[in-house]
Amino acid sequence: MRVDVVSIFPEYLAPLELSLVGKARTAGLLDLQVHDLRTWTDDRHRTVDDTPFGGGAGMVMRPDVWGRALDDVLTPGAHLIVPSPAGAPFTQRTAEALATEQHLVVACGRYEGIDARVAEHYAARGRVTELSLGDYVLNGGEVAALVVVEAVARLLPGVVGNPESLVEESHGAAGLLEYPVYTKPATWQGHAVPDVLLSGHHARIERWRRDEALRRTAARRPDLLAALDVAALDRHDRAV
Ligand code: 6GU
Repeated sequence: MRVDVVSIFPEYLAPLELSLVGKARTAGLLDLQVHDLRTWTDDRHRTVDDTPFGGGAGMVMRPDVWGRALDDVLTPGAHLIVPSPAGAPFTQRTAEALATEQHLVVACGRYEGIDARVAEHYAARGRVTELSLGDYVLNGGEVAALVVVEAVARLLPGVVGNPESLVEESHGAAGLLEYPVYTKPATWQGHAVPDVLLSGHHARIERWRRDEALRRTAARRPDLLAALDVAALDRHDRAV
């Protein structure tokens, strides 16, 4: 997969050199390039923003600068991602869909955002998705670009060593949060690991993990539980 990120703070994307995403890049599974938007400015001050039409606080990113950048970076069939607090929620389902793409371009806005004609213009020529991380306000799209690239990269074939670890985790197919996990020592600071996990009884362990996932989801994310297909719950689940 190819990913291009355009930002006025390219250094903000430095963590994408590290860890699993960094390894995916060196392994040739992910071709990631970060670009400085100011490369496409045409004045001595390398201006990327201007005051909003209609008045109001803050500055808006200029469509002409973004247009030159995106005309250079987009390829036919590329999917343009525009992080925005006004976007559609970014979820594991979104990450799964994006992981099937050949080319993603992430356009990181700052200030009050990018002139709305940019998304409109490219949506008429290809695919554009405005995505939000959640219901809070960040200073720009860079953190969202980090989140989207990491969430998508780990779904690419060969990136996560054991594909089994993608199956049971939170927000997986079961639609539940993940059960709690433990390792050695069996007792720490007076807290014992639940007995069932030391029992070696595989069926009981499975049942206990399912119950804990249900309990956690009910306590922390009742919205996820409400969205579950009732047919996906067994009789024991419904009793939990
Ligand atoms: Cl994607 N961008 C900004 N600026 N703020 C956000 C966000 C994105 N998602 C949540 N808040």
